[in-house]
Amino acid sequence: MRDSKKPDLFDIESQFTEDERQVRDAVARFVDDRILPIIGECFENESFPMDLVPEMAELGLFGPTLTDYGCAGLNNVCYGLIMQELERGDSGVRSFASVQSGLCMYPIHAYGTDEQKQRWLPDMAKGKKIGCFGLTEPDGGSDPGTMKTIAKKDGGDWIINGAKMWITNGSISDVAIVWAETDEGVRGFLVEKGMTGYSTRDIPHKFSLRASITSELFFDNVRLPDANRLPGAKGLGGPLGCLTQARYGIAWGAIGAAMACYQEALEFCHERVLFGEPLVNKQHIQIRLADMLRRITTGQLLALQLGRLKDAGTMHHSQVSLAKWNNVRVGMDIAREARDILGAGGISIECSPIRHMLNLESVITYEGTETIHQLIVGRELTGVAAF
Ligand code: TGC
Ligand code: FAD
Repeated sequence: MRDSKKPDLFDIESQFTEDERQVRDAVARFVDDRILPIIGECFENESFPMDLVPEMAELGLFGPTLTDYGCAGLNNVCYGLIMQELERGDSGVRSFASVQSGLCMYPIHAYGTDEQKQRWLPDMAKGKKIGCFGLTEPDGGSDPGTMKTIAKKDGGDWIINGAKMWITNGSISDVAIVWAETDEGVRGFLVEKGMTGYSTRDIPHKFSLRASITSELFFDNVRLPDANRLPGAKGLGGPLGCLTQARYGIAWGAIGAAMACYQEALEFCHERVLFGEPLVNKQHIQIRLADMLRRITTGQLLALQLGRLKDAGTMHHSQVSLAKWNNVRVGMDIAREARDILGAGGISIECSPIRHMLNLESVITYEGTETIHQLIVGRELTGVAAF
């Protein structure tokens, strides 16, 4: 018999392979046992649960689709299910894993030298080294082509000056993938913790993604050897190629947040008795729950088809934009709806929808705002860039 509490009216379960289900269920257990009991407190205290990083590494959550260097070489649907389950826990936890995997390990794997790969990837897969991705600058993140951070050639070295803002994991990172303008166009550099002239400062007082560290990065004449440049990344396509990986994961992750909110609202409606009967008996409540499930189901199917296209090697980045736009919007709307259904209790950190709702305010902004993704799809349809 179908479990009515599981948001799977279309038997999407049957579309996953046994391996995909096993990966998802292992991460689900980790989230239920280790994340959910502590995440409200982390959110309240503005702290990321660093002590769980070794367990995340043990589960293979860092760089899971990469091959060699201690990575599992899983398919992209497995990766999506990992992101879905992590974000069912909290967007901050998913952020940690997606920055480490899609924005740091991926560019080293795709654009780096053998030495760079050997030096960083095995330790990053084990969670012993943490990475961050510095693209956004204080003067505007949507248009990275106008970045002001500059790298100048000085003999065999590079000198970097500038600043990056809103950088996930910035201050706790051993290595920052930093994108800078050079005389030859945009290039990527590995800036290491402790390098002279490199400093970070955390951004406090966030009302969103509180269980995640967000920092500014400063570069004051940071001198790097050419060995710290990613040779395979040339032009803006370098960082944008990384964003495709992380945006793909977010398309799945936001559905995880939506599922958590839907499930909490459904349980509440079974238990809450008003006007002499449980809330589930009310037509208006059923319509709201049905509408949540409609949106979750379409988001799941979109993410799954995107994953199958990515695994087939035919996915286009405009498809990722459509899925990120749709699924984060679905997550936000459902979180808000669930928060309202929970009544006054729904404003408490004891309930997850308000935490997801606040987190998704970051998720809809980072990795390309909703408007940017709408315009990417618009460009694909019309051939006209209207940014
Ligand atoms: P445009 O002319 O479109 O592209 C320049 C070159 O890049 C190629 N390209 C892509 N390649 C791979 N994947 C993509 N998604 C790509 N999009 C474009 C393109 O083919 C071109 O290549 P080439 O060889 O012809 O030079 O560039 P544009 O300057 O017109 O910009 C277009 C626009 C607005 C879409 C782009 O700038 C953009 O996506 N802006 C949004 C920036 C953004 O998303 N920033 C995110 C920062 S990282 C972050 O938020 C991490 S959050 C982490 C967490 O905690 O989870
Ligand atoms: P802006 O680019 O200034 O945009 C402001 C508004 O203008 C938005 O509503 C936008 O949609 C709108 N807009 C933009 N262009 C147009 C247009 N052409 N037409 C109409 N409207 C438009 N960045 C990183 O590099 N690395 C990270 O690890 C990282 N982590 C982050 C973590 C958090 C918690 C947050 C909140 C952000 C993070 N970011 C990171 C930054 C994020 O990518 C940027 O915030 C995002 O790209 C938007 O840039 P912005 O905030 O400067 O807004």
